[in-house]
Amino acid sequence: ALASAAALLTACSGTVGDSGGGSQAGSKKLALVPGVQAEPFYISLQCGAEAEAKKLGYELTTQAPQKFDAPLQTQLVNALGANPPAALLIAPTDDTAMLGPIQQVKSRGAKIVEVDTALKDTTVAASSISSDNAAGGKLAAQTMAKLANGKSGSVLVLDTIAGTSTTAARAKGFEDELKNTPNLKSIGVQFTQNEPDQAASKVTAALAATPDLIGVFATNLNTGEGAATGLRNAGKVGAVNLIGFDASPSEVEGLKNGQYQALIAQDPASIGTQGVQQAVAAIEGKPVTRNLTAELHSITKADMEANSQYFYKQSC
Ligand code: T6T
Repeated sequence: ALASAAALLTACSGTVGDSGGGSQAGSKKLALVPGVQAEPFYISLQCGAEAEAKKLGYELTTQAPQKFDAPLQTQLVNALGANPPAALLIAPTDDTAMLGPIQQVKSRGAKIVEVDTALKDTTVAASSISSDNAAGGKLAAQTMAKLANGKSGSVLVLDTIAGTSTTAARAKGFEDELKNTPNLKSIGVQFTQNEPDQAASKVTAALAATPDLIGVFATNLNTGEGAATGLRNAGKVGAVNLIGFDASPSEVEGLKNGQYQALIAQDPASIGTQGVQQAVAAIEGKPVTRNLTAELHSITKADMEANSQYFYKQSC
């Protein structure tokens, strides 16, 4: 059985004094802007957020961009500015480009809570809730070492889009930890633009250029799905170990049928639940915790039944 990394981290706490007008006093409106629409990670996050908002007597509306894309997400955030919610829960699609639009909503009186991804500028959000993504990357590297079982070879890391705080931390956590396994050598991090097709072709190219390729670490759902396609097309399923991040229905199916050797599952519903709790605390002038994390679990085929509660949902 593989280790499961669980961490609940409290960096600092204190009430947050945002300034600015626009959001109406006593407003019970929360807005959630995920990274992308119709995607099991963010759907599960939204389910957790909706349930908690209902429990606390708040109204949560969700609007997600069609793609994980900063200009598309900016349009949605800008549209909130005219009638700002009491709090905006957001997964910034770019750690820098989303700063201006988010700051704009904050200046109109909305409390800002980051869910999943975060801005580089840590002064904007009242609270940030995410997985411990660096720890997730480390866990993936330890799992990769276990799977290699002493065999030597090269490993490819697939990231999504530059500026995505979560996947960048996973890739770095993985690469840092892999240095402790001398028989495994990283051939570097490649970006896929969060497109499965690009992930598939990066794997195809890596297999051609690196005959001793022994493993692929895919830092999220889309890169994992594309990497699985790349390995399948080359007849390398099982011969090259694939570790994915997330636990979408198609990734779980892939784990079951041997296309993935392990998945690092997040707990998106808990990120949504905690996000709403922090947003409401900020609105009501109660103590807010600046940084919170949700649990991660490394799951293999052998223990997938016991871990089925971590599989993501397609609807609430
Ligand atoms: O892995 C999640 C999320 O944590 C990441 O920030 C972006 O990709 C996902 O939504 C999965 O597609």
